[in-house]
Parts: sequence; C-alpha cells; structure tokens
Amino acid sequence: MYFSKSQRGFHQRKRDWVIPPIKLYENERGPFPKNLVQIKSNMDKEIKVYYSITGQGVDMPPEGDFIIERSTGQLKVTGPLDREALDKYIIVSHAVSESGKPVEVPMEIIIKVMDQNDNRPEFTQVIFEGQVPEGSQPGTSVMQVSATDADDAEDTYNGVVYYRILAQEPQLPNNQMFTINKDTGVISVIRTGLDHEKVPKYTLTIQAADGDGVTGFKATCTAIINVIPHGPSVCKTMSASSDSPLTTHVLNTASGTPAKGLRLQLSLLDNPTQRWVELTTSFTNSDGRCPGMLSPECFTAGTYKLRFETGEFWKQLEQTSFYPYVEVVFTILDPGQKYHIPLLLSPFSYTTYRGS
Ligand SMILES: [Ca+2]
Ligand SMILES: [Ca+2]
Ligand SMILES: [Ca+2]
Repeated sequence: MYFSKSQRGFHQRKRDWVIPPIKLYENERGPFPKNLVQIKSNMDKEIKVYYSITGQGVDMPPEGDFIIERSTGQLKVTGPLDREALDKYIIVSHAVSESGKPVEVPMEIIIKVMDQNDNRPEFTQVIFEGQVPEGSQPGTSVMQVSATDADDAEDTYNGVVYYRILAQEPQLPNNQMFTINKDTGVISVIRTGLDHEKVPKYTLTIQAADGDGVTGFKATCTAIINVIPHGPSVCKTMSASSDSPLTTHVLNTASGTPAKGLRLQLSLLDNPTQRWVELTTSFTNSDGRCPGMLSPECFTAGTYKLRFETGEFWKQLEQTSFYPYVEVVFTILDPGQKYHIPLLLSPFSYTTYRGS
C-alpha cells in the first residue's frame, strides 16, 4: 500500500482519495504478531524512509493492538480482536526521513473488524409476566419478551434473535393457546377457550436463538400469563332493587319520546393492561332508562365506557343512522356521588352531558 501522491502539495492535508478499509475477523488465531499490509513510500527509492503509526489501537486505547515495523512499513496485529469491544480502528500512518522530517502526508488506514458469532442471546429478564382477560379472541396480544445479542445484526445474522415457544403448561384446553412473533417477541392468543375458572395461569418456556435460529446459540426464559376474570362476577348481575350510583336516560329527539329497547354496555378500563373489562349489558326500558345498571358496591373510581348500540336501535325503527354506535368515556373520581349520563339521540346527532 503506497502513500498517496498529493496533487495539492505537501502541507495541505486534504484527502483526495480514500483507501478501502482493511477487513479483519475478530478472534483470529495466531501466531501473533500477524502481518496485515505493508505501507510504502515512493520516496524510499531515493532515501531511507522510516514508518510509524498513531491512533486508536496504537497509542490511543485499546493501545498496542497494532504495530508497524519501523524500517519495512509492515503493519501487524498483535493479538485476536474483539468486535464487540471495538468494531473499527482508525490508524494514521507516517513516513519520515532519517532526520525525522515527514516525507509524506499522513495516511489514514481503517481497519474494520468483522463479526463472528461469539455471543449468545440473553433475555432481559429471567421471568416475564403478563395478563390476558379470559375469553380473549385469537389475535389479542398479551405481552412481549425481549432478548439481546451483542453480535452484528446489520451485516450478519449473528446478532439477530428469533423467538419460539418451546412449551406451555398446562396444555389446556389445547397445547397451543398462544403464539409468538418470531421477530418481535410479542405473544398473542391463537385459540379461543381462555377461562380463568379452568386455567388461571399459564407458564410458557420461550427460546431465543441467533443466526439461522437452528444452528446458533440459544437461550430460554419463562413467560407467565395470568388469565384475568371477565369483570368482577358480583357485578355481572343487575339488581333492580339496588340504587345504581350510575344512571342513564336515552331520549329519541326525533320523536320527543324515550328510546326504548336500546342495548347498552358498561365497561371499566383495567389500568395495568389498558383493556376494557365489560361489567354489564342492559336494555333501556319504556322510560328510556336502565334502573339498577350497577350496584353501589361495584362502583369504584376509574375510567368507564358506556356504549350505546344506536345503529341497532334505529334499525329496529326501520331508520338508518349515521352513528353505528355511540361510546361515552368518562372518569369517576368520587364513587360516593351519583352520576347521570343521558343521551339525546336522533339518527344524525347526539348529545350527552354529566347530570346527577
Ligand atoms: Ca467478540
Ligand atoms: Ca461477535
Ligand atoms: Ca450471537
């Protein structure tokens, strides 16, 4: 490798060409030091030239990885390299005369350390825990597991991790209730039949594998999935006698009459999972009301949703509606108070407000 002939004169250190990087695999076997390349100056035909190097891996950390033979310009690596410690060295080579006067513009040599698969995938946790509401449909995502691999995931597959479910306990009602996205580690439901009463908790063994996912390194972790009951069971039944702290009233503003037989569903937001848990489903009576929608002991602070099946309602009246349903989401801070959430409804508009 020869020093460049600068067109711009000696003292302008502008590089007008780039040397392709030298590629060197990590963990190379000895014996060391091992020759890499010989640096040459054309001046050596006329005078004695001495070579030296500076920079990363020479006189800057990690010091001493590279040396150069002063009289021949032979660049050598002194031991096996570690790509995970440093994947690129920028070394500057110098050529001087016997008196120490530079005879060339210093030349940059880049050494790129090529990857080998010498790191195994590591899960970020030993045990991952998640939850899923019972009765969840296939496709519902449950949780995510994650593993890292220090190797190169850009130019090689050595640092690319693939996920797989190895085992599920218990194998009920089917031995494959969940699936995992092999690239992202997101676990989701693949079969119906999640039932808290039958199986409150599943334990999955998850594998992370690098490379092609078959011949590389492997690691395992445990994923625990808690199946949560579908709403507090005490709140599933409405009691007409109890005085519901939450009331509604639907008025058909097109006819000025109460909206009778409109189906509505009350849900509570489960904070840890950010999922809606259905509490009750009921129909408005001939007054357009839903007495006993929720018993006081079931009423807690939180975010609630009332879903009015308006499309269905207008269809019964053989009318079309612009709104297939109306969802009103509200926050209860003080469950000791009374809340009234009326809906004033026509096929093309609706209004709601907080009453008491
Ligand atoms: Ca390494
Ligand atoms: Ca590596
Ligand atoms: Ca690896």
